[in-house]
Amino acid sequence: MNSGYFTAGRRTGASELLDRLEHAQSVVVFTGAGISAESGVPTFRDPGGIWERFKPDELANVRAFLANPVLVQGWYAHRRQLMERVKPNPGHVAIAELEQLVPKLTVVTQNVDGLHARAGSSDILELHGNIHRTYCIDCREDARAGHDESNEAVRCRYCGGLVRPDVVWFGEMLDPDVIGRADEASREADVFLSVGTSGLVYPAADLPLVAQRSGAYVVEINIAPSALAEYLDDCITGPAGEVLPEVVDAVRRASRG
Ligand code: BJW
Repeated sequence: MNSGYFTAGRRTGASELLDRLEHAQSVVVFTGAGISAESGVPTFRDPGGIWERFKPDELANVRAFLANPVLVQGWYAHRRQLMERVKPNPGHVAIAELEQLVPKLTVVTQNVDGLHARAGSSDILELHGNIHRTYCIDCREDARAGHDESNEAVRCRYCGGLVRPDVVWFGEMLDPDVIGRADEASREADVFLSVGTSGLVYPAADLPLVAQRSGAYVVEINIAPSALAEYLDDCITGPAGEVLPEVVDAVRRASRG
């Protein structure tokens, strides 16, 4: 059923986006925690989000990890278990379907949950890593020893070093190859969709504006305007799991003539 988020209100915006998508050679879909909210993964900064209950200073940086590895490993083990239980939602699926309708589509995600791959997207750049991977801070091996119930930190089975999630914490560099490819895809994009992100965390938050300066048509899809909204070409206000299937249905109908 079509709930009309895409076509309601800014009708010129809807037909402009449709026209741009029909003629696009290269599309980037840039996602944040909001795309996975309808799967049941909590966002960070919304009411009830992760940072309301946990302080980033205490959990999402290397100092916190070294000071209390059991606490941080336990928090990530808990979130990993949640993310293993949830499923991609219609928003993730619509992005994977859009990949079949345009010549090139790159998903640039800030999320660590792996849901885009599970939905079937093939070209995915994970800017902030992936919670399902771990590595040893000393020998860099993927050396998870398993999570036991004792109150001991999880250590590398090869060298005994502390095992951490393969995610990017505050103050850490993003993988230069991944952010480099995201920057390149953003510069090449004809259409750039910024979906479910507050646009507050850098350098990821630069990408929509990099794309726009390079000529892309940049549209936000969010339940509420983000920090970036006023600078973008258009904003569609609604849940990603409903807006994206509407957009993709419209592109599919248009491509059939
Ligand atoms: C929906 C919805 C629905 C809800 N449908 N929408 C320049 C200026 C200022 C600061 C900096 C700067 N450059 C670097 C910094 C420092 C820092 C930073 O950006 N700080 C800001 C917070 C001020 N950045 C860094 O430290 C980065 N590293 C770096 O820059 O290295 C170079 C350097 C090193 C040393 C010194 C200086 C520079 C690394 C950032 C790493 C971010 N890591 C996290 C945790 C990942 C691991 C984990 O999951 O535990 O990544 S933090 C967290 O925020 C996570 C997210 O990927 C990221 C972005 O959040 P996101 O996705 O936008 O989520 P929310 O919750 O904020 O928003 C959800 C949105 O969805 C909302 O808008 C809702 O409305 C919407 N929504 N339901 C549609 N159904």
